[in-house]
Amino acid sequence: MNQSQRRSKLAHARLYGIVDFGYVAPSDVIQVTQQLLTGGADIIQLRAKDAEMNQIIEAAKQILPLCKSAGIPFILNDFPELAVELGADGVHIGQDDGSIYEVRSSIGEDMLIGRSTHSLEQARQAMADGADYIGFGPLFPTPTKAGRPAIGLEDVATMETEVGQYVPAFCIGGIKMENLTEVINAGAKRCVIVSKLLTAADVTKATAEAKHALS
Ligand code: 3NM
Repeated sequence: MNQSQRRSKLAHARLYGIVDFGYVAPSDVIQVTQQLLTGGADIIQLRAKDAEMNQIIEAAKQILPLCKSAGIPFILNDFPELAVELGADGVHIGQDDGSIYEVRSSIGEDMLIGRSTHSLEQARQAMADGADYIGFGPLFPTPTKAGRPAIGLEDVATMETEVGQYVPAFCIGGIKMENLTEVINAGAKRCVIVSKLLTAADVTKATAEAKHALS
């Protein structure tokens, strides 16, 4: 995928799926990725906090061809240099993972950079710094990032008006089918859902339902 294809996919993305090692065993990576893709995830990230480097590389090499053949961007959480080496479409970085400028200098112009943001101010800053997309949350308490204070829904509409209409913004954190309508009514256009897709009895079906609600 070239730069303009990546940006176009991102611009149209509604549902962002994460293959998170907190929920997915290395032996299930292929199956779960395929389920997320079949269900309609518009972007896939590999998030492997505390994993061995060789496990991350192996999982990325399994996910990449599936995303390629589905025409869906593959984003690596952390490790910008590895993302380049593997041929990922982008890298996702948190607030403590250095400046977007530094990451951009190291990976070049073609790859996407996503930034986690946890307030309106951080969202504005990430846009000013040149992030290709942002995460915005956690909206609700989440088992996936336990202990993080939830920011609630009150800033979602302002964030969408000030940032999301220029830089795709994915609301994240504690989102599930039961609160998705509330999140959308608060102004969200795009979401990341992790645990509620990965732990669903039918991952494909849960993904398709979330995608439908966001479309
Ligand atoms: N980042 P779930 S919240 C990975 O706010 C992540 O930056 C967040 O998982 C942030 O859908 C989060 O299981 C966890 O709540 C999202």
